[in-house]
Amino acid sequence: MIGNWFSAITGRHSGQEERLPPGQTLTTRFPVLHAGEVPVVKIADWRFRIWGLVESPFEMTFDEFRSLPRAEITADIHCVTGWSKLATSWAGVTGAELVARASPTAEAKYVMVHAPGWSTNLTLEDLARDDVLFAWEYDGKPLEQAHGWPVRLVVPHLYFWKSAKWVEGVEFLAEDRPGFWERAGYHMRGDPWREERYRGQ
Ligand SMILES: Nc1nc2c(c(=O)[nH]1)N[C@H]1C(S)=C(S)[C@@H](COP(=O)(O)O)O[C@H]1N2
Ligand SMILES: [Mo]
Repeated sequence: MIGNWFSAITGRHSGQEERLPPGQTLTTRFPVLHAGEVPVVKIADWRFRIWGLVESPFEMTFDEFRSLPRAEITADIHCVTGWSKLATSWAGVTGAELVARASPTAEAKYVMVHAPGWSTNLTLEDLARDDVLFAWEYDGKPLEQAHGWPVRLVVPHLYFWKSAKWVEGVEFLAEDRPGFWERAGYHMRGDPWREERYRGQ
């Protein structure tokens, strides 16, 4: 209703344009994008690991991971290739909760998120948020393998390449280091509202 009222006075439609960062186009599909093959994950062998500059390094099985406090988010996602998808819903454990459990040391300012043959870097601040999720459900169902099962990161406020699929662990660091796409020239942070697509911008 607010959308109708808004479009009546502005001539725009349901506020969607306001939710679309510059240079992005809406999609209702859910494209699958990644480098390399979908990894084959044996859930009995899968572990989630926290290491680096933390007081409490740990590793967890999938059952242990799923027993962490469950949170849900609904968020718009923006891929650097140009598609955006509105109101995607996810369930998992928040970045804030996970960082609190890891208890980073005073020197820790960045993280590297690790997946098989792939990684991406984030500031600790961008990870430790209540709207960032290590998700095991999408749209009320277990994640599909191609979308990152068993656990993927969802960082809605940055371009979707930061949302690592098949996450195996998080390494806490004092200095920022480029991950897989960042080494290939993508931006170190990737804010879609500032169009931080490539490095050296
Ligand atoms: N492990 C891993 N995670 C990844 C990638 C990847 O290549 N490997 N690609 C990223 C990119 S570029 C995007 S746009 C999203 C795509 O997620 P989707 O396939 O669920 O749409 O995953 C991100 N996470
Ligand atoms: Mo992407």
